[in-house]
Amino acid sequence: MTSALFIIDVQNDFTEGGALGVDGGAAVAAGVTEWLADGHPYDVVIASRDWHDGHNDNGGHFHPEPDFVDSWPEHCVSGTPGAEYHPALGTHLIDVHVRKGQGKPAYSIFEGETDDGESLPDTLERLGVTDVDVVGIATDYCVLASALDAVEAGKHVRVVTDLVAGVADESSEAALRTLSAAGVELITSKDAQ
Ligand code: VGL
Repeated sequence: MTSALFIIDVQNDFTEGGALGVDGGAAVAAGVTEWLADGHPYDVVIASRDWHDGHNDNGGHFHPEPDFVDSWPEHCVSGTPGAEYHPALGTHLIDVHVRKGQGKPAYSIFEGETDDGESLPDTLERLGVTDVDVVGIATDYCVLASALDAVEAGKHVRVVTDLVAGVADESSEAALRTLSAAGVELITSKDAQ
């Protein structure tokens, strides 16, 4: 077994005060850092960042009148403070950095590339990752899409439900139901070994 932790989009723009701030986002940043420091060893810790272009609408992902489902206010523009990891996230804990969404919407980490230009699926293949735990933001969008793609890729997948934060309550609850129905285990950080 080779285990990976996915830390999805724990970025300033997705936390309180950010362009698309999600309630509980900063707590996820601090919580993940504390939990990992407590000793939850993964073979590899992989973190994603939404990394959009600043000079176009990223395939309709940015919209001046967003519906907050398929279109959004400008967020996570490459090279801006909003696109950086939240300062409470201990970046020394991250082994592989993935960026996604250059010029297009990209909810899933599977659409991303590492800093070395390798696709995430190729990285998982190379490392022989079999088991994936997922934490981060947002439960109802990028966490959902990333965990479903991990199932699709044949991994054993768990979502750590006290280390995620969502855009809206209803869609976050629906996301957890969808994940559970797809075979994802819903655990808490206390259950994770
Ligand atoms: C996300 C909305 C728009 C996410 C990204 O990280 O879940 N949500 N873009």
